[in-house]
Amino acid sequence: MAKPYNPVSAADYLPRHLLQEIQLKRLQNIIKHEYDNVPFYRQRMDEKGVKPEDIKTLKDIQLLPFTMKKDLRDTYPFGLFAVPMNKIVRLHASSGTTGKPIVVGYTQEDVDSWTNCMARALAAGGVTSNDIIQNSYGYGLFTGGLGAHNGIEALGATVVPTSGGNTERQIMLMRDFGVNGICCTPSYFIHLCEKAAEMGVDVKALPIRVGFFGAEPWTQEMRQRIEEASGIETFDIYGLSEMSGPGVGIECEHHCGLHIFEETFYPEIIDPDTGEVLPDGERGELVFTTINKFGMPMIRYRTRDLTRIIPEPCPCGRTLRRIDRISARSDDMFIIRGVNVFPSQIESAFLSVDATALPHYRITLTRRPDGLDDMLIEIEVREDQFSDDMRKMNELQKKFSHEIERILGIRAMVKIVQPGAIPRSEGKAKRVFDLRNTTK
Ligand code: DLL
Repeated sequence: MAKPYNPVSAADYLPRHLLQEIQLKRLQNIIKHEYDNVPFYRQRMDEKGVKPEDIKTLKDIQLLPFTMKKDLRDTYPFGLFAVPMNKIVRLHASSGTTGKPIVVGYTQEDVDSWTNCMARALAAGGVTSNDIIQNSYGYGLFTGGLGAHNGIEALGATVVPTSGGNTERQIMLMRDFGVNGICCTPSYFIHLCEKAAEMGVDVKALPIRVGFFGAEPWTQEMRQRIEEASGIETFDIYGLSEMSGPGVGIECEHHCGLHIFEETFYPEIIDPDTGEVLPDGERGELVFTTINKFGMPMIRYRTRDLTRIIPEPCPCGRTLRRIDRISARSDDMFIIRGVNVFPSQIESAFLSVDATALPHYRITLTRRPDGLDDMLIEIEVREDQFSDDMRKMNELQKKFSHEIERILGIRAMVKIVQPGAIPRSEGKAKRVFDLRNTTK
C-alpha cells in the first residue's frame, strides 16, 4: 500500500441506507461469483433450490445454506477457492485441534481489503502515523502477525515486528524504541507485564498507552486487571481466519461492544440449535458472509462464537453495528455434572476475589471410576498472598470455591498454586484440559 491510510474512514460513518445498498450489491455479486466458480457451493445452493438471482434483498441471505468448519476440512486444501491459483497471493492456515488445518487464500484485493479493515481498527483505538506499534502476534500461518502488520504500515505508523516469544528482548525493545502501542493476545500481554516486573521495568512508566488484544476470549474483569497493572487503554479486537484474520470487529473509545466492518463482513445471529435468524439484541451464534472477498468467499459461515448484535447506536457516531464482546465459543463449553460451563464464567468468578495476580489459571476435567466428573481449577495468586501458612491458603481456597459455586452452582476443587507455576503462552492460551475420556 503506497499511501498512508486516512484514519477517518467514511465507511465507518455511512448512513445505514447507503451501507445497506452497498451490502446488497456486494452480496449479489459475491453469490454469483461463488455459484459460478465453486462447484461445492453450486451443489449446496442447487440442493436448496436457490439461484443467485433469488437474492433480491438483504433478507434473502436467509435462503442460502450455512457453511461450517467441517466444510473447510472436507474440501482441504483449496476446494473452496473461487479464483485460479495464479490469482492467489497469500495462504494462511489455522491449526485446529484435530487433523488438517483450515486453509484460507487471498487475492491481492482481498489482502488490501483486510488491510483497510485492520487500519480502521487501529485508527479506532487512536493510532496515527506518529505511533510506534509493537506487533507481538505470531507471524506465519496464523493471521494475527501479518494481518496486524499490514494495518499498522497502512496507517503510516511504525511497526516493530517482534512476533511472539523472546519476551525479555521484547521488553527491552519496547523500552528502547519508546513503543506507544502493542498488538498481542491478552494472555501474552500479561506474561510481558510479569516479565517486565522481574526485569525491574515498570510498564506504567513506559510510553506505551494502548493495546489491541484479541484472538482469544478475555473477560471485563481481566481487562480491569490488565489496565490497572499496565496503565494502558485496551481495545478488544476480533477476527477469524475464515473471514480474513484480525480486524473483523473493533471497540471504539467508548468500549461498549465491537463495531463490525459491515461493508466487508455481513453479520447475522442465529439460534445455534435451529439455525433460525434471531433479531438484533438476542444472543446466539455469530454467522458471517464475506461480501468483499473473492479468493475464498465464505457464505453464512457459522463461527461458533456466541454474542448478540447491540441494537442501539454507538455514541461515537459510527454507523457500523456492534456486537457484545465474545465471551464464549459454543465449542468451548463443557458439561460437568449436568451443568453447562464456559471458562469465562470461571474467570469472572475467581477474579472477583481479590487475590489473584495478573490472572493465570488452568481447568482440568477428569472422570472418576464411578463415572462422576471432577473439575480442578488451579489458580495463581499474587506473590504477597502466597504463603506457607496452610491456614491462610485454605481460607483463600475456600473463598475461591465459594465464589465459583455461587456463580456456577457446582462444586469444583480449587488449588492455589505459587506464582509462575502455570505455563505461560506466547499466543492463544490453552486453559481447559479435558481428560475425561482418558481417565477412568
Ligand atoms: O484469532 C484472528 C485474530 C488475530 C483475531 C489477532 C484478533 C487478533 P483464528 O486463529 O482463526 O483467528 O481464531 C478465531 O478466535 O472464532 C474466536 O473464537 C477467537 N477470537 C478471536 N478474537 C477474539 C476476541 C484469529 N477478541 C477465533 N475475543 C474466533 C474473543 C476471539 N475471542
